[in-house]
Amino acid sequence: MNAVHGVLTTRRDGALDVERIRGDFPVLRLRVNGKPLVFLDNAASSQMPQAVMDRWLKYQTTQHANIHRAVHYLSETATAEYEGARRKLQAFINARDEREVVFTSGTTDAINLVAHGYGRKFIGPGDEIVLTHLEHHSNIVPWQMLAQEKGAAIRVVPINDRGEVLLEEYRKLLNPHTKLVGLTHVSNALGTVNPVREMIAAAHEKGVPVLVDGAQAVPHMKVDVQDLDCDFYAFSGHKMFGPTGIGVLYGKMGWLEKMQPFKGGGDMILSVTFEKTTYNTVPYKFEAGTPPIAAAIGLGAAVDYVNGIGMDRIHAHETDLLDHATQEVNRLAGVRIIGMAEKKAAVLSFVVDGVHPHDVGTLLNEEGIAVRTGHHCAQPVMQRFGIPATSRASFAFYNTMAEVDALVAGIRKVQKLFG
Ligand code: 7TS
Repeated sequence: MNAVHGVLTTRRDGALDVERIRGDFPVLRLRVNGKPLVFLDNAASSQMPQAVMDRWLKYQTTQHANIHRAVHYLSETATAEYEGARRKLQAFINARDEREVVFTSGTTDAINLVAHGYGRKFIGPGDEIVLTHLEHHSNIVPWQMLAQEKGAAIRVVPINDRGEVLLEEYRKLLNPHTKLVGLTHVSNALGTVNPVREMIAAAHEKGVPVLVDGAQAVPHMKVDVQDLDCDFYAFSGHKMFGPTGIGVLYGKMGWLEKMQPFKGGGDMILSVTFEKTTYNTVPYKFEAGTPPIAAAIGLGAAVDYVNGIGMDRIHAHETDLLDHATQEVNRLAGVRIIGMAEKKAAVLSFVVDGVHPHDVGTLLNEEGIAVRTGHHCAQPVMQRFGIPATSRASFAFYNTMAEVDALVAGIRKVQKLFG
């Protein structure tokens, strides 16, 4: 494949058997409006393979009880499975210690945990939080709420017309008042892959911790938190072929130990009197109440599934898909791709001249094609490009070249209908 983006150097060491893989995903056999479903909304939520659902059901039928509480067989089994899932996630992101993996309900919950646990303790009046212009609302709003409460300020790293952060501007924003950098690994609206390793190193030179929003990275590329050296890394299960209601906050042990709990309740304590509570150790200090046990175990199964395919092969296949989609959509007169970063992952955002993205989405749906239309919970990105919304196709390893062709044919049909 020719290089259209900078990510295209990876070569396949054996082609992905996409048809076989698709057999693992029952939903992909669906017909929508009389056409085979073409599911290109994976950035919003990906589909689950049968193995994840089977694992979830096995837990529900033969292993369910509350965890960390009782000595009976089911409780001990459930605890072992839940903690086993934590170790799978630890290996998946190469965390040094399993205790650095905190189960949350998703990326949003994980970021809010850092905003409360770290932010409310360590950020004060006059302090600054640096975010990029590419952030999803969930990595903006919690920081704004904190900044308002504490009298701190948000500083924004600008992006260029291709949708890439301006590194020199970023470096200039780091100063002795900076208390946190929050940046997305991959932009959900444009697909830009940020140079996170370099940005983390620059922040660390100034002693500033970094939170990476990895929601759109973990389904598409190998993530190694020790190699990145990030202080926090957040992601969601439902975007990486696992269930909804579960996600992960990775945090360096040193920070997690210093942070205050986010939610209070059962399981996060060592002792309670009406005068005083002492908190449990990391990670339990951050997992108050009964967690989504089945979802955590399901996410562990999703890790197994993805590992079974191999992240290198996933990356190579998705690169081919994005490459092909970019070339074909670029060929369509009157269609503009938004976001042409050198390094991109799995996302193609576009606008069709004279057609509102909502109409594009509605007409594509008539062809059985699922894309997301709107601002993608990244309104500042839309503002930067002076548009209210885009249509967005986002790919997963189970998508095919034929599906990309169906998308392109669908866009042609939309253009024809609108004259
Ligand atoms: N961060 C990024 C980069 C995201 O893409 C999303 C969800 C979130 C955080 C929030 O994840 P949650 O699981 O806590 O909701 N992004 C999208 C999207 O692109 N379309 O729908 C949801």
